[in-house]
Amino acid sequence: MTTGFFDGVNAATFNHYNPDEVVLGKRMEDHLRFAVAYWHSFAWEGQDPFGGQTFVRPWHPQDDMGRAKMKADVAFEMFELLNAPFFCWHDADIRPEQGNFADNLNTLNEITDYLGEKMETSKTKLLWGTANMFSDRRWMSGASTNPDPDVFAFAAATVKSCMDATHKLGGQNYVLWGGREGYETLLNTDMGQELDHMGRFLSMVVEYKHKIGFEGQILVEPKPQEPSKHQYDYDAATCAGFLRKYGLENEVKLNLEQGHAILAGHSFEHEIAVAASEGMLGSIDMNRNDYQSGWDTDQFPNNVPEVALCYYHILKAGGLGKGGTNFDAKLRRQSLDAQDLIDAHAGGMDVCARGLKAAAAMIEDGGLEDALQQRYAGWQTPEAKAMLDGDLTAITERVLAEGITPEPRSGRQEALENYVNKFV
Ligand code: XUL
Ligand code: CO
Repeated sequence: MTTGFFDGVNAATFNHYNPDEVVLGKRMEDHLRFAVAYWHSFAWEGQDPFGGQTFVRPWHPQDDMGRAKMKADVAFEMFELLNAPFFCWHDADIRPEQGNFADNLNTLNEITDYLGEKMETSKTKLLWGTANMFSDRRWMSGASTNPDPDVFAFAAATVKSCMDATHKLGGQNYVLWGGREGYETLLNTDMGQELDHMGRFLSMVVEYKHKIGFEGQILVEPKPQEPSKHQYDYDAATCAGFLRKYGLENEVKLNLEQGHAILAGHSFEHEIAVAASEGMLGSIDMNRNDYQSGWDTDQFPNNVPEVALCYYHILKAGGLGKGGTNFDAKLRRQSLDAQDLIDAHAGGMDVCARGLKAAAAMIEDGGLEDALQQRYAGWQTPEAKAMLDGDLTAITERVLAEGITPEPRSGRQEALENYVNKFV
């Protein structure tokens, strides 16, 4: 028996995504590892900063365990219509907020047992779990960075419960996004103390992961602002510095999001390249922002050239590993129909598939890599390599002795852009 929510709705059809098609020696499904985000598709009710609920669903209002279970039934019906290999959740998406930790824990355990039963007969696995420590008013001044130690304690207990639930469901990653870990005004903020608390909190997460034998990755998700004026996990480079400062660089990786990169003034491939160069590429949240409105609109991706460059850097870095492509994307609030949920995801999956295929073709052709090798070829000479083991005096002597005078060379950007254009 089904919920009936998807009655009359067509299953996803694809023009480019074919899970079994082999790309660079690997099935497309195993490259892309698509995940549905529970929050956008099932928990969000269509509000924006100026307007209330637009979606009216049979599992609304979301304040009751019976309806939480109906929501789970609908979610798994959708995963099947999409042939989705993974999903992701926050605790607050899957169980109603109870107002105290003991009841939140009980309802989380109950609903994750229910999800576990559903997963037994479904192909859809858990890519990651996370705690929503930004929506409820208790988090308004932060979670681990809150000036109130009681909030730190509530956050620690909440994260423990969500790590336990993720572990129970065989989750492959655990994510921390610090939506309120930052500040509204420096006038009331001790940044150094807050960062030390955040560092210690993350170390406790890593210690607990090892204690319970969780083999998934711990990921932090950069975002520069929104909802806070400033967030400490500003971008990939800021996170890398933070992780090194607290000795977590070998324990924690990054979950990078397209829209967050744009808010930070970067391209998505920039964030991926930074993470890859630090050995910290963990997973991606795929979406896009509206380039005109300038805020985090979490739209489904539809720009193949952008997505192609993102997967180019992912393929170059060796792929997504235990990570995946989570659609941290929501419908427009006027897209009311159940069919819209299917069409949005199917379209996003097709865009990513086209991007992956273009990226793979560029890797196979090798044109970008050849150009890169040529550009840095000078560093293959023994004299150039010796410089890096030398010192300023030795280098100066060589510059004088050999009369070294650099001859500027073209970066050939337009030719490279033309090259990329052949594939996308
Ligand atoms: C918010 C965002 C979150 C995280 C998980 O912008 O991206 O949904 O992905 O908390
Ligand atoms: Co995200």
